[in-house]
Amino acid sequence: MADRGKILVALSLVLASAGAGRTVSAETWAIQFVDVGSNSGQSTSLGLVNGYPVISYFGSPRNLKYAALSPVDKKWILQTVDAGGEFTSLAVDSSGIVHVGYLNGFTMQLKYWRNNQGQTTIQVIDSEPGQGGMGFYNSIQVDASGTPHISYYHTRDPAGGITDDLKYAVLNGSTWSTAFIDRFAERGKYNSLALDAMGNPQIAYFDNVGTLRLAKQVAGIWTTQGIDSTGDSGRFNSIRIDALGRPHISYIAAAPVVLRYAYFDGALWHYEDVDGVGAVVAPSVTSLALDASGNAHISYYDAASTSLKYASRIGGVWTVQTVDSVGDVGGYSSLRLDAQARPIISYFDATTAALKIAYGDYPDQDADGIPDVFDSCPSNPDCNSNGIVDGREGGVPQGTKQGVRRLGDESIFGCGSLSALHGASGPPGGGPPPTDLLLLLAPAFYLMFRKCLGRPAGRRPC
Ligand SMILES: [Ca+2]
Ligand SMILES: [Ca+2]
Ligand SMILES: [Ca+2]
Repeated sequence: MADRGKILVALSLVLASAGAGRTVSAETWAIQFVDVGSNSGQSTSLGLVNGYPVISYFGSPRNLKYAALSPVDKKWILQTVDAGGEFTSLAVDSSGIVHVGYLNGFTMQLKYWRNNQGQTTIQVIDSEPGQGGMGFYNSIQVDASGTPHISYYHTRDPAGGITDDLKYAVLNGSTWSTAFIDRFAERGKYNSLALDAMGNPQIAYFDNVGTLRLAKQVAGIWTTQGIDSTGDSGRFNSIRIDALGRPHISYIAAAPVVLRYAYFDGALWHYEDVDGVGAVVAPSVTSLALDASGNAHISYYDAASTSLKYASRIGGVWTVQTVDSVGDVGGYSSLRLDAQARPIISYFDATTAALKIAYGDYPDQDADGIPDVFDSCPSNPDCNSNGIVDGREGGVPQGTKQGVRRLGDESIFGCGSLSALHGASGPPGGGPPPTDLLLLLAPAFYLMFRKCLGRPAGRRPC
């Protein structure tokens, strides 16, 4: 008995130290396929709505697509939003409204999609017909009042000369105000925007001479400065501002090819090379997040090992992890930290041409890639008994029988969550058909009588 007691004490110590390690950086990853079989994910942007991930992304055939993990049935709902979407960025405001910027590569317009619990609108932010393109490498953020701000690259080719500039737009009421921020030629490709606590924007951007630059607006006045011109710097940048209003930026330097991190301490800029990444290629997107302590976390693509990597800087020390290395994975990644500072990353799987998501330190007891908290069958890896691990099956396109329009398949009496009912009938947010009788039993439950039972076969479902 005495020996057994010692073993238990020893085991407890090991578990305690392992637990302490997890608070520093993620150690385990649950990896789920979101959109499979549609060649989607070249450009992704991730957000969280009440802790549930949502992703805007580019998907074949040349569409802006949107995936949202439904809190109701824990299925990924996939939808096509608009044509184009070659470059997309997404931000979620404090009300849970989703704001998406994207390039429509057909019309070369920068556009904006707003999704408020299924009530959606699309606007053109900027357009210059016949001249060029708007929105390469756009980056959107929302301030505390719910106003979206976006940076983007403007290209044109007027009368034989090429002018490429950095632009910025902000929504004023119902119309967008646009402005040139840096009109020096060929500045602005690769750009990212962050807002400080006052809503002042700062934009990191690439200067084609191999320099990372920063533009900032204070009291309505824009100023710009060079930040790093060492080693052909500044591609695929991602910026965040900490609680003290100081910028932190991740980016790729090309000579040699490294992931670099720069931050301003209030007096000086500091630069740290984090990891070699092999080569600069189209998927080499970096994505930076800061935790509540101001520690930097970066997701990125390692072209040498064709893998998704994640680096965390705690107490000035970097920890680098390989998140996914099955095939050629990890391009176009987008990183967010959840309320517990756990990392979630969306990215492209080039080998299977799929959109994937990785959750750091989310328990996944059945190891199907779906974290317990998002798994409707947390102890069964093949809940639908089709021989395929559930986490590899991907989401459900909106409009199919398994998708959000499933009400048509229900029996005469239904019972469930009212929010599910409202999310279940098309158009999104439209609620139940008016012919049905709905009895509200409690705020979250209903009993429904389907009046249209017995319609002839082949008729439109209720
Ligand atoms: Ca699971
Ligand atoms: Ca499961
Ligand atoms: Ca299955």
